[in-house]
Amino acid sequence: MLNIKHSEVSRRTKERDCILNVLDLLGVLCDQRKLAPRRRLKRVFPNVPPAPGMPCAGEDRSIYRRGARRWRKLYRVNGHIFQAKRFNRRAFCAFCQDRIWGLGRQGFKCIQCKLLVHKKCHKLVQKPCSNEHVDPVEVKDDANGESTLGRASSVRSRAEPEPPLPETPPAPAPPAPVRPEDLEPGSQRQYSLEDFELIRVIGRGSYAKVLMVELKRTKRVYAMKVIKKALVTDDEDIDWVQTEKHVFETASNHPFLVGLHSCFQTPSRLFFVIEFVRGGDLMFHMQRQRRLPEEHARFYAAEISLALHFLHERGVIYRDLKLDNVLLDHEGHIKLTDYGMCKEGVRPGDTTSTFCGTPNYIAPEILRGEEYGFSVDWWALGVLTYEMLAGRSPFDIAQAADNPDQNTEDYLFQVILEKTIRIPRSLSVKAASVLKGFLNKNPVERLGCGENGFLDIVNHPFFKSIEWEMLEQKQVVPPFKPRLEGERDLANFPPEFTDEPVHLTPDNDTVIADIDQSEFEGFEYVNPLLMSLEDCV
Ligand code: ISQ
Repeated sequence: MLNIKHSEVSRRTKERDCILNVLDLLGVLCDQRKLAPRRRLKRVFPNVPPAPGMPCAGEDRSIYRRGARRWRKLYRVNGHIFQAKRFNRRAFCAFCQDRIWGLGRQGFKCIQCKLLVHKKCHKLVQKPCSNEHVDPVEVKDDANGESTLGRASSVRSRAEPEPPLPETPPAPAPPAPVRPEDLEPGSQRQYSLEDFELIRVIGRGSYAKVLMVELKRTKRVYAMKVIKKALVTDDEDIDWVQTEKHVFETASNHPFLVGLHSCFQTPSRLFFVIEFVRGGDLMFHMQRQRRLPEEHARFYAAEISLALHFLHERGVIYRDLKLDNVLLDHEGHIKLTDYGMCKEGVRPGDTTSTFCGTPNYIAPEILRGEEYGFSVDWWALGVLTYEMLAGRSPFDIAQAADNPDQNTEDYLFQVILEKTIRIPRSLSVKAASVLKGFLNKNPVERLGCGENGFLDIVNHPFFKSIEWEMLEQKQVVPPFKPRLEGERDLANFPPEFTDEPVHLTPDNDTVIADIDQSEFEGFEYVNPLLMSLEDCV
């Protein structure tokens, strides 16, 4: 998913392909290694960089700053490393020679030699993998000749059953371009790339680039998230695009969630046109401030709580709360962005089990492979509030970034699971209490997860001064107003993005020929609410 992070762009781009061996993780859980003694404290936000775009002196490029991922399940048989795939084009099973078809992940593809087989046939494949040397990924066999790279998928099938196979294979069809004459009278206008002027790059993640754009007709400014279809290759990717769109639609009704203006596509790309939030993200501000006064952290934590509660009430677990995803508007109110990690359709008491998130923010119950619910968002809020108040991650181990043994996900997960969190003595009793409440490793006892749910947060002494109803109506003046000289000032966005040339590479016909356009049918969308606002211009 989209993870825009300042000085970590290239690393994050690579992360998409990075896979965690869940058996290694299990090894971590069983590992009784003692954590290294704490030496010098190393800050995650070591103040102002020497020049714009440069890393700060001693900037931590460590494990604590890795982006969000979903871990994928891989199956190893006879040297092959199979991954579940959806096939829309003609595909035949290399074992039984029959056609592979149907909805859902009907077949397996070896990520090394590209061999295709039915799911039901994969364990029977005798032909060894012809390409074992390629891209070594750590996968261990389990007793069934099956191994997982991510609990996520292994339990995902329990939590999210695949749709039944249809009688006939789905026929691939190119998306019908929407022409004005096809629209019902009175129906909304569709947008296209020509309607927008691309102004600047403001962010970049593994899958997407975010631009500041102007809608030519109204001269209004928007953020535009651009995703290359060629990168949205398997069904997990397609799932997140759909989830992101659904949650955007829900989010458009809340003051602390970024809303969607419209969606459209070209043969090579998907475009989300999003409300533009000018004040930059909390990571950007934390990198300049070291740590925040309690009053500021309280305000942000309270507004974030309202946004999370709104999503939870609508059955959505956000699952990717982190400083990078908390934007500040021009007045200093927060807005959460990036809904690609969300889980939809969760009713009270429901659980899910996908192993996903951003390592530093992943809740212990996810690491333990347990079923989980909304509790994981309150844990992440604990991590984020700690970061605001202490200026470092609660799991930051001195020297970890320099020590290869400690600068690993395994080590970080071990710390999250086992280490007692130390609260800086400089914090007030109430702040320490709220942090301990959110960072309870037992989700049942965690603040926000008891019988009273959100009310326990509202009534926590740390939030005593918050007037929740006023806050939700944006009637409370934010503690910090981002410095902005005009509507299009990009001073709060990292120069390594804003200095990038803003252009989209021309379409490549060979790449496009390989894209199954039927996957993206129905992506177009126009938010009627924002449209009517626009018409007021
Ligand atoms: C809206 N405004 C500014 C930055 C953004 C980044 C990602 C998504 C939406 C955004």
